[in-house]
Formats: sequence, C-alpha cells, structure tokens
Amino acid sequence: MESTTLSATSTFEQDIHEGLTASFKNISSKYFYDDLGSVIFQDIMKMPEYYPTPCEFEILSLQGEDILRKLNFDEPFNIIEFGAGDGIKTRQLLKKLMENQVDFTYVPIDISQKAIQELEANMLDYLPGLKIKSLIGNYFSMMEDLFALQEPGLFLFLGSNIGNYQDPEANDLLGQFYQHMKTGDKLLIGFDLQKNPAVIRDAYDDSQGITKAFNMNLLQRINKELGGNFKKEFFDFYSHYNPVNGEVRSFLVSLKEQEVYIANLDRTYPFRQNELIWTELSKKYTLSEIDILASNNGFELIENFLDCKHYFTDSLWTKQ
Ligand code: AVI
Repeated sequence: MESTTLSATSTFEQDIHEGLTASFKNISSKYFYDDLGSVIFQDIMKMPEYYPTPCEFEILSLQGEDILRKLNFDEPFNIIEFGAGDGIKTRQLLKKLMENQVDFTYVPIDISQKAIQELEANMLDYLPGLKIKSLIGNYFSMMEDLFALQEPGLFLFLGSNIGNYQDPEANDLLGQFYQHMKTGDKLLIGFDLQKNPAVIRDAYDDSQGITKAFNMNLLQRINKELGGNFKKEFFDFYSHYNPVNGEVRSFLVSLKEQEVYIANLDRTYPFRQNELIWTELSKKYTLSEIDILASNNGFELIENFLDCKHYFTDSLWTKQ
C-alpha cells in the first residue's frame, strides 16, 4: 500500500472573493468537499431519496463481467478513479475483476485525505490482496503524471460527477482526458439520466435537510478557513430542477439584508434580502446527449450500462 500527497494550489480565497462580488453571486460546488463536506456527502449517498448511488451500485454489482469483457485489455492495467469518495460502488467492480483473476492496480484519487485513508482501509478490508496506490489531491493538477503511466488505463469518473460541470468545463475536462489517454485506454463515466422530475427534485431537496447542511457547510468552511462571519441562521437553501434542460440548480438564500466580513480578504460583502448564491449545477442527461458528448470530444462510445429502472448509466468510452 502506498499513498502520496500532491500539493494543490489553493485558490479558495480568490474564488470566494470573485464569487461574492459577481453580479450573480456564486460559489463553486468543488468547495463542498472539505473533510466535513465529504462526510455529509456520504450521508447524502445513504438517503432514501438519493437514487444515483443505489442505481450505480446495481450497475457495477450486476454488470461487472459485461464491463470486463468490453475492456479488451490483454496485459496488466491500472484502474484510475477520479473523485473516489468511499469506493463502496467501485469495489463491486473490483471484486468481480479479482474473482476473474484479472491483473490490475487500483489508483484512487480524492481531494480529501480523510476520505482516501478510510477508502484504502475499507478496500483492503473488503478485498485483501488488492493492489492499491492512492493519491490525494486535485486531479486536474495531477493529470499529466497519471496519464504518463505505461500500462493501459481504465479511467473511472463515476457518480455523475460530470453533471456538476457546466458545458464548456465538461468539454474541457473530457478533452483533457482524451488528450492524455493512450489509444485503447477506456473511460467509464457515470451519467444521471433524465426521468420523472419529482424523483430528481426529491433527491436534491431531501426531507431531513441533509442536502441543506451540505450547502450550509460552504459558509461554515469560509468562516473556519477564511475568518468569515457568516451566520447560518440568516441563510436558507433552495434547489430547483428544470426538466426542460435537465438542470438541477442549488442556491443559498440570504434571508435578510446583511453584510458579511471575511477577515482573510479584509472585505465586507453585502447581501440583499432574498439574494441568491448559486452553489451547484447537477445536470441530468438524455442518452443522445451522452452520444454527442462522447463524439464531440473524440471518443467512441462502446456501451451504456444502465440500471434496471433506467435512472442512471455508466457509459464506457474508448480512445481509438
Ligand atoms: C457529487 N455529485 C455528483 C453530486 C450530485 O448528485 O450532483 C453532489 C450532490 N449534490 C447534492 N446532492 C448530491
């Protein structure tokens, strides 16, 4: 077992300043995932309303052998997972591969050190003998190193993480994957599919308020790391699904006119009553949008692996 920490440039301060002075205030959802945020996200994944997790779990549990057959690797390979989280879904796939005596090394990457330490311990508990080489950090900054690996690669970008990127950024990320991949490398990428809007709405505005806490943690994080004085009781959470374009957008709402001081920036940020801070995009796709996304970025779509309810797909792409 080997674990490496790669330094990530901290632009948190700068991004918060830019986001809170923009004409439409915003904070990137990438800042959800400090240690506490990663724990809250694990609670989200256990919520009865949050269907993406059980759907993808089902795909990776039941279709591992079908996925393996489509990989077509005839030498040892790396399975590199971007944003690995708790790895509970991924280990279903890894288990299938180990049962089939496939020779691979698992390379999980996550921004949270705590998450990666727990992941490593849990994985080895569940799959003794697994070859694992964890990386902690921002995967954009380590892309070059990762793709320089000699062996063929299966890159995992699961959990519908792609849905958190706006179109230009999603294309930019996929373009970077493509540029760094070798011919024959594969990308297994999770997409949440469009479905009954009420199902999606409930997953992003749960009755227990866990998603609200996930968003509120952004304010707590600014208070803790940047010396902010946000008062949580003066903000609320609002989330909206638009079935016309497949976008869930989440917001924090200022409940009154107020000013927030952030010591590290030595700045005061004014909020109007009901002013919004946009915190997250979570895009839901159609199968034809996925097709277009793959081909626009140079990939060949090998197969979509859907769950039985057709709520979610893990889409297998290759660079030819
Ligand atoms: C990490 N990401 C794919 C989650 C999603 O569904 O967009 C984050 C999340 N936000 C609210 N609930 C879950």
